[in-house]
Amino acid sequence: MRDSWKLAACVAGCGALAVACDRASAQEFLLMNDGFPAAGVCNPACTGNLQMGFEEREIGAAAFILDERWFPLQILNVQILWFNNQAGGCGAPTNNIQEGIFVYSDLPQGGVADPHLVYGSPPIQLTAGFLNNFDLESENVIVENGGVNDSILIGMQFADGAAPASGGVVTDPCAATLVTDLNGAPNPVLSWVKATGGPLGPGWWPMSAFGVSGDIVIRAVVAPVCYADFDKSAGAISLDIFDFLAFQTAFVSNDRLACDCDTGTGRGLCDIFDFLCFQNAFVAGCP
Ligand SMILES: [Ca+2]
Ligand SMILES: [Ca+2]
Ligand SMILES: [Ca+2]
Repeated sequence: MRDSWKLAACVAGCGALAVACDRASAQEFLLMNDGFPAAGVCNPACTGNLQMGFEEREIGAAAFILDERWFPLQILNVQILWFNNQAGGCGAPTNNIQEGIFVYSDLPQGGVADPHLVYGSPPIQLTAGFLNNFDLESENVIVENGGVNDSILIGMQFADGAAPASGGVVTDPCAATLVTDLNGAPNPVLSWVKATGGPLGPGWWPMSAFGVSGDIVIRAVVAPVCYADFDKSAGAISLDIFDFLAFQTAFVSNDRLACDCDTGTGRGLCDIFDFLCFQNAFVAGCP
C-alpha cells in the first residue's frame, strides 16, 4: 500500500444482505468493526473511503478481538464491501476477480511474518457496490484458538489492485477496491494492511500507519463450536455448573456473547429469552 490515496464516494445500496440467524444447532454472531448499517442496507446512501493504494499481492484485513470463550469457532460467512468510484463517472470496474480470502488466528505481530494461517480460499469473484457475501460453511473453517490476543484476522488479497506493484501510483482510478468507513476507528489494531512495499516497507501494518482513520468493511459471521461452554477451566469443551455461572455473570454485564444468544428481540438486548436460549444450548450439548 503506497499511500492512503482516498476518494470519498457514495456507496449507495451497498447490498441488502440477510444474515441467517435461525440455525437450531448453533448461535451465530456477526462480527463487524465498521459503522455501516449491520444489514448493509444504505438508505438513502452510505459513504466511505475507497482505499486505492492497494497493490497486487497486498492484503487488507479486519481483526476481531474476542476472548477465549468464543473458541473454537467456525467461520460461516465472510462479507466484503467492494466498490469503485461510480459517483465520479466510472463505469463498472474490470478488476472483480481477486486472489482470495485468508483467515488467520491472532493479530499480526509486526514484520512480514503472518499470524497462523487457518484458511485460504481460491480466487474470488466480487461484485462492485455490494457487500459481497462468501458462504464458507461447507469449507468447515475452524479457528481452534485466537492466539495470545484471542483474535481472528480476516483478509482479502489483491490480484489486481488500483496501484500496480511496479509503479506505486494509482494507474486505474476506476478500479474497485476495499472500503473504509468515515466515523473513525476506535482501535488502531482493527484494520490492517500486508504491504509488499511502499513508504513503510513490506509487512503487516495497521491501516492507521498510512493515515487511514476508518475501519475496513470486512465482516464475518461466526459460530462457537460449543456455544454453551462459557467456562473453559475444566478443559476444552466440557459442560458443567460453572458454565451456567459464567453465563450468568456475562449476562449481568451485558456481554454480547450472552445477550445475543437470542436475537429475536433485537441485537444487544439481554432478556429472559437469552437464558432460555442458553439453557437449550446447554441441554443440546456439544459436538
Ligand atoms: Ca469506524
Ligand atoms: Ca465448560
Ligand atoms: Ca438477546
